Amino acid sequence: LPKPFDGHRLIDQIDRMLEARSPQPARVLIVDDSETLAHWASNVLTMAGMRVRSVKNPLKVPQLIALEKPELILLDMYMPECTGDELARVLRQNPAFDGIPIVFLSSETQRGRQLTARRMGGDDFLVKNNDPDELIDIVAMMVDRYRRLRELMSRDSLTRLLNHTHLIERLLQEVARAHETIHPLSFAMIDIDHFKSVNDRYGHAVGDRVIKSLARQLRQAFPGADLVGRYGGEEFSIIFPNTSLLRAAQQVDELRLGFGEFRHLCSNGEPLALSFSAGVAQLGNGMQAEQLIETADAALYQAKAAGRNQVGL
Ligand code: GH3
Ligand code: MG
Ligand code: MG
Ligand code: MG
Repeated sequence: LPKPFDGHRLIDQIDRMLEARSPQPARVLIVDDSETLAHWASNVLTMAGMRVRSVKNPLKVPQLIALEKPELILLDMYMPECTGDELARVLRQNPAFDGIPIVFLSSETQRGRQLTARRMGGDDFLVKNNDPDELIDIVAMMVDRYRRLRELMSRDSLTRLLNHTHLIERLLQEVARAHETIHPLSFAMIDIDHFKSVNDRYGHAVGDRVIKSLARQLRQAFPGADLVGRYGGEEFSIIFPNTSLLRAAQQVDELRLGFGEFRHLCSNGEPLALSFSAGVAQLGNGMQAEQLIETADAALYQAKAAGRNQVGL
């Protein structure tokens, strides 16, 4: 007998395939006063498909981290401006740099000095030996671990979207940037209509499926940029950098139409049609992130009050 068609399983399979897409190249920052050595390490890692940036002066590192967002720092021990362990200690004291793997690459073979460097915040200590494979292995492994950790910390486990904390963090960044650049910034709050009755009628598992499927549609509409988050329960948010209120509302309305056309698979096999309401707001002069959220929330409330399945401004 042929197996019955299992829609949920197929959807999960597709999700897994999409998540396994080829990863971004690792971003590595090399800090070394010796041009020859920096060049060697840079070549090795670049050939291994990584994106490498080198700097001679360790004092430029904090600024470069903010700019390039490296996923690993390869750090020399002895440089004229300051030593590698001094720099590591400074980086570890600043929460903004928290958790970036620091790997020392030095000719220092004295065990005591190596231990000090690790105590100051180094995650590993490689002795310069011109072995490209060792360097590639360690760097790739540490970047991978760092990515997993960040993923775990910043994402909501059900939807893989940004979690509340990281959504707000991202919004704060974008608000600051918008005020600096005088570009418009819009923000949307989305809330599924009568979601409680989905849970009540079909069970929590189907409710979870609906949340996941809306998350999937949001991710597809805004790939890569990490601007979509799960605000809470069945509520989602989208950050729209460089987008006016009307354009953002238009995009949310397209999502609303798409979501409304979707037929969710239910426990009883019947297709279920749902809708969401949304509120969109644009950042005003001198407005803070908190007010932007409040304004979008008020617009969402209006959309609900006006009958749901619509986008409020
Ligand atoms: P409204 O149209 O006014 O938004 O009605 P609603 O029923 O969607 O609103 P309400 O906020 O009262 O209900 C939200 C429900 O979402 C309540 C809660 O049980 C459910 N919920 C929150 N998080 C989850 C989740 O992760 N999974 C499931 N299945 N349900 C959740
Ligand atoms: Mg040196
Ligand atoms: Mg709600
Ligand atoms: Mg709701």
